Amino acid sequence: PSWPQERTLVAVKPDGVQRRLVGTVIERFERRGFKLVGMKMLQAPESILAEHYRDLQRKPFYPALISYMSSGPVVAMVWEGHNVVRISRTMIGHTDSTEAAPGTIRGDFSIHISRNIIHASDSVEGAQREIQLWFKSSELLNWADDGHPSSCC
Ligand code: DGI
Repeated sequence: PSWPQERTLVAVKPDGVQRRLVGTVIERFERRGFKLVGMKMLQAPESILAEHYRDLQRKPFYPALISYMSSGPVVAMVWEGHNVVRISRTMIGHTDSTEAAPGTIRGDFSIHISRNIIHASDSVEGAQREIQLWFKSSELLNWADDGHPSSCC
């Protein structure tokens, strides 16, 4: 497209990876219509997690949060598309699984705030900060939709 597209950071957290939900998450974002422009599996280093959750450093649950996020690999992704930040937040559901509506990722797969499967940036500015934190610019790919049925023949 000729217009600049919004991007967001989505991460399947260690519990989501352990529960084999990576494919489900990717499928939901693809089916909604978003475009995957970056993806990697990694054991998140504490330096990234500390910066990622810097606003929560004084919360009582912060040490447990960092330990949970370090407990296994995460799958970090960058998704692109119209209003992707706000729509992704709607798709993942409320932070607290108790409040997460059925049909949302957390509402369908999680019962506790401390094991809530997935992260998605909560603002456009936050998304820019988080994408730069988790990805080098060379790891983000601009690719044409030529192979999509709607762009061919
Ligand atoms: O952007 P979110 O992940 O929806 O929410 P957030 O940025 O406010 O919090 C980041 C993560 O920290 C959240 O996904 C789970 C954890 N967290 C937030 N509030 C609580 C919490 N964990 C516990 N145990 N208790 C909380 O009150």
